[in-house]
Amino acid sequence: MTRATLAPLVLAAAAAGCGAARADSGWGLLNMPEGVTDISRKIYALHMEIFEVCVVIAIGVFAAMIWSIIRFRKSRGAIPDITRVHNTKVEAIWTVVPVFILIAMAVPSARTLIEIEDTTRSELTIKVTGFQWGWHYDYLDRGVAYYSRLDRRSDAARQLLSGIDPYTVDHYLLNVDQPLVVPVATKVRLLITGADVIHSWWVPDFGVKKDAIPGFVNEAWFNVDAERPGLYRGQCAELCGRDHGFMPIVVDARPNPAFAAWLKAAAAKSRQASAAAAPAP
Ligand SMILES: [Cu+2]
Repeated sequence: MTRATLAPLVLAAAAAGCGAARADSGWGLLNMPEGVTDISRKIYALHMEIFEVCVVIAIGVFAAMIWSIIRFRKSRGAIPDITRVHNTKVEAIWTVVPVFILIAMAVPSARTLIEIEDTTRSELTIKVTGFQWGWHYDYLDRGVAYYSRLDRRSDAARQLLSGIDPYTVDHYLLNVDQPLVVPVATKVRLLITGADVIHSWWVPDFGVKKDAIPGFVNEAWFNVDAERPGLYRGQCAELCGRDHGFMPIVVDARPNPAFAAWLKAAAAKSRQASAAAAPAP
C-alpha cells in the first residue's frame, strides 16, 4: 500500500475513531465535540457563541451587498454618486460597532482562557513526555511511569504490504498498548514536555491541546465528569516527523476507587521490577 492510498485511510480511521467517542454522528461530526469536562463545554459554548456572531455579521454584510448590487445596477439606470466619497457619521459607526462586538467577544474568551491556564489546586500531577514516536507518562511522586505506544495490531497493519486490512483492526491507529489511566472527578495536572522534537498532546473530549516542547514544560489540566468514565482518544497534533500519524493517545478515565487500586498495583509492579534490576549487594 502506498503512502498516497494510506492517507485517506488514516483520515477515515481518524474520523471513525473521533465519531465513536461522541454521542452524535453525521452532521454533528462537522463540529467540535462538547467533551466530558467543564472546560471543554465552556470552550464549546464559546465557539458556538462566536460562530453565531459571525453568521449574523455574514448575513448582514452579504444581504447589504446583494441588495445594493441588484437595486443599484447600471441597467436600471443607476448613476454612481461621486460627490459623497466621505461620510464621517458612517465611518464612525463602522468603526465603533465592530469595537463593541470585539469587546463583547473578548470578555468571555479571556475569562475561559484564564480558567484553562489555572492549574492550582490540582490533585494529581502527571508528567507527559512526547518522543519519536509515542508518549511517556510519569505519575510524579507515585512511583509509576511507563511508555504508551501504538498498539501492536495497528502497528502490524500499517506496515508496507502487511496484507492486513486496516478496517479489520479495532480503532486503527487510535489505540495504544498502555493507556494513560486517570481518575474521574479529580483535577489532573499535566506537565507536558518533549524529548526530541515538538509534539502536541491533544485529547478533544478534554479540551486539551498543548505543545510538548524539548526544554520547556507546558501545563494543562482536566477534570473528567464523575458520571463519564471511559476511554477517550486523541492524537499528536504537531507534525513531528515520519511517524507523526502513529502516536495516538488513549486516556482511560476510571472511578476513583478503581483508579486507586490500579495505581497501587502499578506502583508495586514497578517496585518489583526495579528490585529485580538492582545489582545484588
Ligand atoms: Cu508527535
